[in-house]
Order: sequence, then structure tokens, then C-alpha cells
Amino acid sequence: AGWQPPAAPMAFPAGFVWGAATSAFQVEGSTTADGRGPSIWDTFAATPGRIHDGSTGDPAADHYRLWESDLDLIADLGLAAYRFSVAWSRIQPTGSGDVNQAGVDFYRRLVDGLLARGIHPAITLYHWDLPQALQDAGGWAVRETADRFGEYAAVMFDALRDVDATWLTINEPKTTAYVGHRWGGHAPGIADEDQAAAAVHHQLLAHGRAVEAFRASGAAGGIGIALNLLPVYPTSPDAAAATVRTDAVENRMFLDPVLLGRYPSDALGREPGQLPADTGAFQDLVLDGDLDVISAPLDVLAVQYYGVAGVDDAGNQVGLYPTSAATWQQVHPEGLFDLLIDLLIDYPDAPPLVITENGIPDRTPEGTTDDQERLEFLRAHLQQAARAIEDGVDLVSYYAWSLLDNFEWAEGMSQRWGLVHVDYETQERTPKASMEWYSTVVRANAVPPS
Ligand code: GBH
Repeated sequence: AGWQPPAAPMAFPAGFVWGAATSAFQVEGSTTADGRGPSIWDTFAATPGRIHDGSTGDPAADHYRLWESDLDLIADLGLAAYRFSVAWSRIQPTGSGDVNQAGVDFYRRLVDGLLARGIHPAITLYHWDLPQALQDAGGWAVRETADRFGEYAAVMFDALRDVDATWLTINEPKTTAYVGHRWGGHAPGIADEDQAAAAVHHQLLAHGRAVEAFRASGAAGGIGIALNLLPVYPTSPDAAAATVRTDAVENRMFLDPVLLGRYPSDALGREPGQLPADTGAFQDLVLDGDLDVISAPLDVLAVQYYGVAGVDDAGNQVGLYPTSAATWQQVHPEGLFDLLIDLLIDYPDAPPLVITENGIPDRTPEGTTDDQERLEFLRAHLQQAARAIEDGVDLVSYYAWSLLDNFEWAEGMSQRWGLVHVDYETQERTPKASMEWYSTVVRANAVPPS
């Protein structure tokens, strides 16, 4: 059943860029060092009951102090690219105004260290760690936060204007909007559908403001946004309409404004599958010109793929495939192929694609270096990526999530997503079997059948 891989290795195009990814709050630690201000994830993690194992962002994987040996590790593994994020509150401790030079210097050293090793930097400006002071002023529910983000982005483009980087504005605006503002399971811990809808628009506006600042800066490199997309499949014939609406909420709510300059008409409302937010109130937030800003041309579109969902006639997301150790993750490698082909058909003018995240967690909190499940996950997904490229998808790079075991948000340190194991007593790094395998893929620029 299903697609079968060929017996020979599947080659990737010459120049395909292979990497691995992290984010600031998940790996850095040192949350009060060198003038860093508090972020909403510091606050959230300090709130009893929010993080599964009670852990905080300190020390995480201690990457703020171990960055240099981590760069050596990346180079030894043969990776061509490294994706990391900048902690906004290291650059502007209260999210606006004066720049904290020590924070800028950390990322300058990191980037120079990458370039010295011949490794391409992919730099995410926002991976969920909003400065707490901006949350106190309303956070993503208010429009001003988009303007503050544009100013912060301009600081970073100026500081690294000579670097040929791939810039990513916002990581998964969907997760911040829906998990952070609709369900309350992530910082800032709000459960309010109207605020969730507002957080969508203001994050996308922030993305647009950053793209404007990037073009104005004349910085080298390119820019895009990182969207986590979720192929959805009806679980019965009478689930077709709810599946279309779920696709609007999960995917088109972000793809359409960024790539087509309009919001989908079917995402908000009271029908099965929709986000039950006030449509009129949302439309009032979208001012003249906003969608032009949001849809400014990009150099790349970054896709993060973890799995798929089934949808029933009531619009509930239900199981169709086995899950990883993360109960939300229905593993279906062919879903990646479906997604990439759908993008090709529905958004023919999209820029080149990059996959900026793809991975699974270990089965146990203590993890393992004999991670055959992850190795087979990566193999199956890379085969589908190669298959999509053969069918005409312009996919130019791939970043595995994650380089290191790290702070997995509400799961804390109890769920390990690294291709490299981290001993949290000693901070010792040990490549897992999946990473040894991935290194051979990177060096061959091809994925073997087994
Ligand atoms: C990515 O999000 C993140 O970008 C990355 O930082 C993270 O480490 C990685 O995935 C692994 O999770 O608990 O039912 O509320 C992936 C999308 C959205 C999946 C939030 C988990 C929470 C589900 N994530 N979702 S639930």
C-alpha cells in the first residue's frame, strides 16, 4: 500500500542545503546574563503547573555558554547550515528602545563562528519569547507590538547587514495564536478566541513590517516566514465541509495573506471546524494597506512539517495514523509529499521552499542514543521530499528539528527532540544514531532506501 521508495538512493539537487535547527529559549539558558530582559516564557515557566516537569529556561542546553563547542559539533557532523533564533529580550530587554550591545554581540559572535566554519546561518527573529514588557502592554493582541517588532528587526538587519543569511521573521504564528491565545497551553497562557484571531493578524503584520525593514536595510541574504502546516483529511464523506474549514484555520489563514494578500473567508465563524471568533471585530483590525504589507514578496517560504490530522463531521481533529511519543503528532510521511504538491498547485507564485523543522521526540524522558525510530522517520520524510522535488517542487533546503535535546515548551525537559543527546547533569553532547545517519545523507546529498 502507498508509495514505495526506489531500490537506489534518491539524490537531491546539487547545492541542496542540509541543516539542523534550535531556538533561543529552548537551548540557550543564561536567562539573566549580560542584560537579557524577561520574556513571556520566563514568566510562563515560573508559573506553577504550566510546565510538565517544572523546569524553566535555565540552564536548558546551556548553549549561551557552550556555543563555541556546539559550532564545532555542527561542523564535525558535516552540516552546511544551522538555524537558530534571536532572543528579542537580549537585544531590547523591554522590547523597545535602547539596544543592549552585549546581546547583539552574542549573536554576532555566533554568526561569525558559523561563517568561519563555512556554515550558513538561518536566523529566526521570533521563536515565541516575547519581551514580558510588551506582553504587559497587550502583547500580540495589540497592533503596537507589530511596530515594535519591525523596529527590533531593523536593529538585527543593521547589526548583521554584511551576512548572507536566511532570515525568518516569525516562527509558527499559528502556534502562538492558537496554543498561546486560544487554548492557553503556551505563553502567554490566554484562552480567548478573539484574542487568538487578533494575534494572527498582528503577528502577520509584524512579519510584513520586518520584511519592509529588511528591504530598506539593504542587508544581504533573503527573508521569509516559518509556517507549520497541517494536511487535513476527512475521516468520512460527511466530514468534507468541516475539513475544508479546518484547512482554512490551520493553513490558509496564514498562507493566503502572506502569498495572496487576502484572508480566507471561511476560517472564522461558528460552523464545524472554524475558529469561533467575532468576524466583524477581526475585520476591524485589518486596516487599509495591511495586506499589502503582509504580502510583500519573499525570498523563501519556510515550511515546518510534523504530521497530519483527520477531521470528523463536527470539525474535531481525530486520529488517522499512529502518533509519536508526542500525542498530538500523527506520523504520516506521505503527508509531506501531499503538502508540498498542494503548495505547488495552490500557490504557483510562491518563492522557493525550505523545510525549517521536521522531527519526532524520543519515546522516554531520559531518551536514547539508539534512536532507530527517529532515523526511520527522517528517512521516510526525506524520501517524500525527494519525491516532491522530482515532481517539480522547488525545495532548496531541509533542517531537522532539533540539533540538540532541549526545553520542549510545556513538556519542559521531559521530551527530547534532539538528533544529539544532551546529558542534563554534565551538558555532554552525544550524537544519536539518527545524527550519524543524517551526516552520511548530508555528505552523499542523497537518501538511501534502507
Ligand atoms: C515546533 O512546533 C516548534 O517550532 C518547536 O519549537 C518545537 O520544539 C517543535 O515543534 C516540537 O514540538 O500540547 O496539544 O496543545 C510544532 C507545532 C504546536 C506542536 C503546538 C505541538 C501543542 C499541542 N506544535 N502543539 S498541545
